[in-house]
Amino acid sequence: APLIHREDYCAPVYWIRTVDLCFDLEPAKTLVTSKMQIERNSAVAHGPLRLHGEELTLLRVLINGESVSFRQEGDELVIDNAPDADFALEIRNTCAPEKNTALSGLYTSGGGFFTQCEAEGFRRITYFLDRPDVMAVYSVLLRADKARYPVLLSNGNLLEQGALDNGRHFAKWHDPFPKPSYLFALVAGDLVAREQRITTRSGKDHLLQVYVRRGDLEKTEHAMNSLIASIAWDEARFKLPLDLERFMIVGVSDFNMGAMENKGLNIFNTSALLVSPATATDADFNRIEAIVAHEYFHNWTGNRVTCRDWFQLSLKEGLTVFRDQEFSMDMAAAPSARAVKRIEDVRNLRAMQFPEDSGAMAHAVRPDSYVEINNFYTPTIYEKGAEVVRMYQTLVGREGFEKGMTLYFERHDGQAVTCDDFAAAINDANPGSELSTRLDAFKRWYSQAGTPRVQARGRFDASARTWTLDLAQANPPTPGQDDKLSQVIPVRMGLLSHAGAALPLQLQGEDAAAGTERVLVLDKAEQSFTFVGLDEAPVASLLRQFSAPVVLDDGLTDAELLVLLKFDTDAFNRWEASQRLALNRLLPVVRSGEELTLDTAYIDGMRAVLRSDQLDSAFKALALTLPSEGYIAEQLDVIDPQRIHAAVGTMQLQLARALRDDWQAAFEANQVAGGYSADPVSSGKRALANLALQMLVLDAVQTGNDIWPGRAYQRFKDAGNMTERMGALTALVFARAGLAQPALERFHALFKHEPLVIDKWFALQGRAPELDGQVFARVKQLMQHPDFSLKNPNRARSLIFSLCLFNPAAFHRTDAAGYVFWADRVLELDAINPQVAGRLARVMDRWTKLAEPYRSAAHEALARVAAKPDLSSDVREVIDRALN
Ligand code: DPP
Ligand code: ZN
Repeated sequence: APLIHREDYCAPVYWIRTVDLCFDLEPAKTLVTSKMQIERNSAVAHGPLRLHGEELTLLRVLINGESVSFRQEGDELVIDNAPDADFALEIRNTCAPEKNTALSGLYTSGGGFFTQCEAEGFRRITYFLDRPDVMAVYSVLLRADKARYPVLLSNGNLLEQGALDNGRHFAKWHDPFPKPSYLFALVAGDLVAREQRITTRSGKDHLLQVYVRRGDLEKTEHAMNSLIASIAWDEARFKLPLDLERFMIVGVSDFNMGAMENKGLNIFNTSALLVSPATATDADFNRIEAIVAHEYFHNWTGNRVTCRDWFQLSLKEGLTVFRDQEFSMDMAAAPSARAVKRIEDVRNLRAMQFPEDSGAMAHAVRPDSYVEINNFYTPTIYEKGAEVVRMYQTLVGREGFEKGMTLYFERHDGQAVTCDDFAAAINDANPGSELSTRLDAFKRWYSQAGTPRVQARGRFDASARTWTLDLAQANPPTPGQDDKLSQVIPVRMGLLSHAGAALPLQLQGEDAAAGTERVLVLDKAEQSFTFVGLDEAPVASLLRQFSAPVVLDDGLTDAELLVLLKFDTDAFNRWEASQRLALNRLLPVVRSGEELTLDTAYIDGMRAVLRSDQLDSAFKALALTLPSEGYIAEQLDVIDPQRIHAAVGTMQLQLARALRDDWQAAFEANQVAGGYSADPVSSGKRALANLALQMLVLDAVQTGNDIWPGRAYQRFKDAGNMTERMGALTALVFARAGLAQPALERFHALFKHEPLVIDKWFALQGRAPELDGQVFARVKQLMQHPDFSLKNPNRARSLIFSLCLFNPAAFHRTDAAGYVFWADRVLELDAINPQVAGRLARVMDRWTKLAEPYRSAAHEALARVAAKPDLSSDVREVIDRALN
């Protein structure tokens, strides 16, 4: 497959203005008739009409009702002599939904029909100009057996439905909004719906529906509530109303992504939709609220205004992630709960996006080229893209940002546009802002890959009573980008006295201090800021709220970090101090291979966090959770996964032991009584109780004490919700308690009819801390379990991704067996589902940084996969980039 370049974008030679689709749905062979109204694009030179089509059987092609000569060139249907004037094109073809294991296009799952068209799945349904800048008005007629498929859905409004001969029936749908083909959807199946009628602020009535399989209805209440809250939020915050009479969500258990924002007919992975207290954790409840919101928000940022081409993917994804993150923070409400959400988002960014930025697949938020667009639904496009949008808001202010959004929709509603158009709208709405003087430099966030490094050092001048902050930035080379230009980095900051007081901030040349927090804008390679009126060298709290996606080296000592941990008004930086203190203990021993011994300063600091009556439980749990092994690896030039694992294990154990009494007190103080609610306070308590229990069981197993494992097992059995049940089970499994095995068996027996819970069961075993190869051996054994299947993406991910992506010590083995396992699974999966295989292939992104013997063995495994001649373009691109 060829490399596609952003610079080669050309407007289409033809537009498709309307399309009438008719489906005769049969699993083995579905007949598709498509009637399109086509118009030549007078703005570009004449050329043949080239329609995309993959894995289709073509039956006929008519123009204005007459047959026409055409050619098939690879995956394109080419018509050389299309009329100059507007014309009607009719195409008839079949596709085979039942054989579609790639889950792209039209496929079957659990006896129903579903579609997934983003990015390029529509061409697997019928021949089309399958590109986002071709927007058409769709009418859809569905015909199917009534008994097997009583529910027939497509985008927009239902016009008509009725019976046909032979037990079949039909439904006719019309979507009034022009849309790109990637937003097309249809669903046919035996489904039931939770329904809710709402009246929005503007006084319009809407019907909301969540369709699932019979038996899952009770698990849709939270999704419905989240949808209603999302609608209200978008209207209140951005004045963006629901524009459809009917808004539907459908759950499906075979799905490549989390969910898909098809116009008026969102399709969701059941793992991103269904929750109940008994089957889902607090984290699941939060995640589902965020995903429902995300897909709903796409209705404006993505659907009403879409992307001109796939290089602009972050235009909709980065912006929509930003919107769902803001929504979740507003839902969390309390300042401390907002901070917890921000910490979780940053932790996720660092765990997923930073490694991407320093690996073989590093790419800009707006990439310059790709082979397979499916490989670019990445943390960079999504999460880093969201950080870029957040920086706009930081630079122009919250109101300025809202004005910018309003201008963006005024200018571009109904259009397919670019990241530059978005930047222009935000900027033009905010003349004279911090952004307007440096817009071009700011836009380097779109074009330059890599995570900038910011160095900060302070100089105190006692006689002048000034403190000067010297900032410097550098962005390390990434593939294809050796030299980078300076980026625009907003540094939200404050200064503290050593006693913890927030100091007034007055820059040299200013008349008076302006508060105790401000945003400095770093846009040069080196820049200094001098603060006046200071009696002592302050402790700098920089990059508050994580105001830019950079790596900060602030040179703070442990003593200064402890001041921040205790006194910073910025909760994010308090948490950051806890993580830095942990890293300062872990990194030296990982580098030297020496034994780790925790010092009292650290232990006392952590004890103070645990005992604090000001901090809330959710924050405590985050501060006392050690950095992940992946994040530690990120800090090192040469990675030895086994050494990292050993150091973290030792530190965990010492922390468990040193704070035993406090863990016990925390466990007892954080019990939640009464009915289940996933609110921030209750879920924070459960998070801390679960962490405390994990520490207590860990310590007990090491000292041969049975009390805590016994209590954990009891809690596991009696738990009234999945968060506590899973917490207790995790504590037993992670500590390798004797009761872990019976608990796992019991858990499986309890939930054998709940696929989403069985996914958790596999995942827990796949990410258990490795010891002597037992976890790896167990995963191989679980591959043979009757419940395991590679065909269902959730199941494949639960076991295999848990091991390969999230369990470095079980995966990176000196005998290379982990890599052999990986290569086998990539090849196996590639034959079934290239998108999922492509994601698994990404595990080796950073193989060149591994220590020996891992590095050579990883290379060998990569070479083995590369040698396979008929790899999908998904896997081929990832492997080629890893090897070059
Ligand atoms: N469904 C994916 C998302 O919402 C792709 N658009 O991010
Ligand atoms: Zn999205």
